[in-house]
Amino acid sequence: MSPFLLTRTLPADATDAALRADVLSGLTQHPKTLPPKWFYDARGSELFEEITRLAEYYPTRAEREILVARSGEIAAASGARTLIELGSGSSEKTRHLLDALPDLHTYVPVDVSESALAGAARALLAERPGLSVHALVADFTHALELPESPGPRLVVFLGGTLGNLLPEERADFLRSVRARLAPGDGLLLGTDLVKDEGTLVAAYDDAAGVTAAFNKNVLAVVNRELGADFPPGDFGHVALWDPDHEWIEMRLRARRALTVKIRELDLVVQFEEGEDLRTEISAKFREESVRGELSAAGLRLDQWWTDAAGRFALSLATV
Ligand code: AVJ
Repeated sequence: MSPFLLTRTLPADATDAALRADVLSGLTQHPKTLPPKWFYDARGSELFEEITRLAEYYPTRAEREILVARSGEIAAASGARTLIELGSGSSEKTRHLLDALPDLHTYVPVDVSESALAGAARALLAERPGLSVHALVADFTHALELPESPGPRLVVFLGGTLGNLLPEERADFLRSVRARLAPGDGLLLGTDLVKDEGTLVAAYDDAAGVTAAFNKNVLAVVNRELGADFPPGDFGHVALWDPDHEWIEMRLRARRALTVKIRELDLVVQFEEGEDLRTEISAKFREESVRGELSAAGLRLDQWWTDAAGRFALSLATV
């Protein structure tokens, strides 16, 4: 079998159709909202990489600390021969796991970005010529057809991206992952943890304004892809902690009453002065809440590891 396969499960126009549907639905409901997946065009992906290096943005460093310390235990517990990484991006985090899995046969990176997948796969194959890489261009929150590969399998979903999903979306997602696991398979899940509001808000509203630029970039995506005329300068970046839902919310707040035309949708949207467009939630978890959500999906939390400061956690769950 060729060491590198790439399967596109997204039709070529899927992204465009999904963006149109999300913008039409999100901007005609109240409060207005857009899904965070649209942050990640080339510019948004660059800004996110910059965010991961910010002093205030601790999750990436905290998760890397756990992976460095625990990859041996994770590998021993899972014995995975196939590693499936959802939202793999650059696969930088995964190297620690790949290096710790001596019997690994197949790596299945899954991402909506074909360019990120191809780049990461080429780099990995250069380092591990014996590895079989089957990249999937797919949206892991939708139906996911995994390729045949030797078990046991370890599905890996890192970064805390689970927190971008609303509770009911998380339940659906975890159930869909469970449906693809056989006895002996596992799920390795990264979750950011509840902590003091000041630390959380600073991580999403850094002093240098990189997160503000990342947030506003979604307006540039809609402007470019759908012929809209959002004035980014008339929106302010807002990051707030919602203590009831225990999630960070990022919003773009209209500085004045304004009208936005979205040509491709033949849509005109009014913003009142001070009106918010919600662009992301980033839910924060506790061990017991993760145990409960996994259990509701038919998964058992076997291992819970945090960084030394207890900021972030990796969970290993089995069916
Ligand atoms: C990549 C979704 C995990 O929610 O912390 C970073 C995205 N948003 N700064 C997160 C993000 C603002 C990040 N995830």
